Amino acid sequence: VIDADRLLDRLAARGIGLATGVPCSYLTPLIDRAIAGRSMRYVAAANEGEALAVAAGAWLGGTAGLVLLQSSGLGNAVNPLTSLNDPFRIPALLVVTWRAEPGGPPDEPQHHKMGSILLGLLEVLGVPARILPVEGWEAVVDEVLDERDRTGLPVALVVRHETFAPVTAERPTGAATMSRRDALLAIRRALPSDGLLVATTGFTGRELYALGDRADQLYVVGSMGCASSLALGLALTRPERRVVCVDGDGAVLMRMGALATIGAEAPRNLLHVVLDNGCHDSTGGQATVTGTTDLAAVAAACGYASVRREERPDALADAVGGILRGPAFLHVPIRPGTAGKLPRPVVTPAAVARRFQALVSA
Ligand SMILES: Cc1ncc(C[n+]2csc(CCOP(=O)(O)OP(=O)(O)O)c2C)c(N)n1
Repeated sequence: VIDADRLLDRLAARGIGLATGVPCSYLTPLIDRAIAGRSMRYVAAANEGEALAVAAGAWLGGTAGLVLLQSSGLGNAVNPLTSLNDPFRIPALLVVTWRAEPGGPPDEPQHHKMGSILLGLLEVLGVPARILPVEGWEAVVDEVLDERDRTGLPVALVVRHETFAPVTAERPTGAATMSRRDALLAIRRALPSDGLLVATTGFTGRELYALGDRADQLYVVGSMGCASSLALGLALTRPERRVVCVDGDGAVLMRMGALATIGAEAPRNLLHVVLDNGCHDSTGGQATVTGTTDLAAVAAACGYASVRREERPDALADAVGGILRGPAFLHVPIRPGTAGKLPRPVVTPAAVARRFQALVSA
């Protein structure tokens, strides 16, 4: 396995002064050491496209950029790669993980498509890519950076499972006491009998599933940040049903524009609950920027009809079961961590979607 500090030091020696990105559990040691800031500054981006642009700005400012992302996030990065880096001819080093590598360890369904097309997509995009080997990685890193310097364009290192040696990292512990599990239990308890629950990617959907699988629960695995928009489309189509979206702070930040759309469409039957643990808990606990962002104020400014902060499970249940005028926003500070090791749903996303649709139309 690779020592993250040694890799970062080597990149810094090749002129990289700024790292940015969105976490993937495969990259936890590398991101933790980048955050520690020994060899370069780290910017916690809201989405991978933004990260490409931050790195481009750093290059204009005189230092090369490093973008850390999951294979799923390459989807978010396609637009700046084609319409920013390409026309302006701005280089970057992408370190992209390979979830669901064909022949690799079993992975979740939301990674299968990108896992099978990752190398082909990079090729179509014209981004030269090399797999980062555990043995002899130094030479591969140098080759990729030589290519970057030759073309002046983005290049990529593809990271497989268990490439980096684990590191220990300080995690800030917030003041919140409620757990995600307690919040989900309160929401389930208070959900009206005709209510529909839409849960965001990562631990939230998995922890909800662990509490008991139900046809009125949709686990939005993948498409990080899209759960509230899906809930909007559902709420607009089914105005007679109460739709509750359970979101994460990292997911909300990734597509914060969705709040403006929800505020403008103003569905009275939509309740948007954000479980804010201040971090990307599902990928190792790296901090998000909600320490400096007041999500409740953002929702209010976007036109949500009711906005509240709830810090206790009972109050949360009252708010979910009560008659808040929608679109309503509940900001719920929670502490990081899960109740034990979470199962991954055995029911497929396609089956979940169909039984959910059948229930809604019944
Ligand atoms: C586009 C994209 N980038 C990165 C990921 C990897 N990822 C999965 S869950 C997650 C963290 C989500 O954070 P948050 O919404 O705060 O929920 P928490 O994990 O804290 O429950 C990340 C970064 C992803 N699934 N999709």
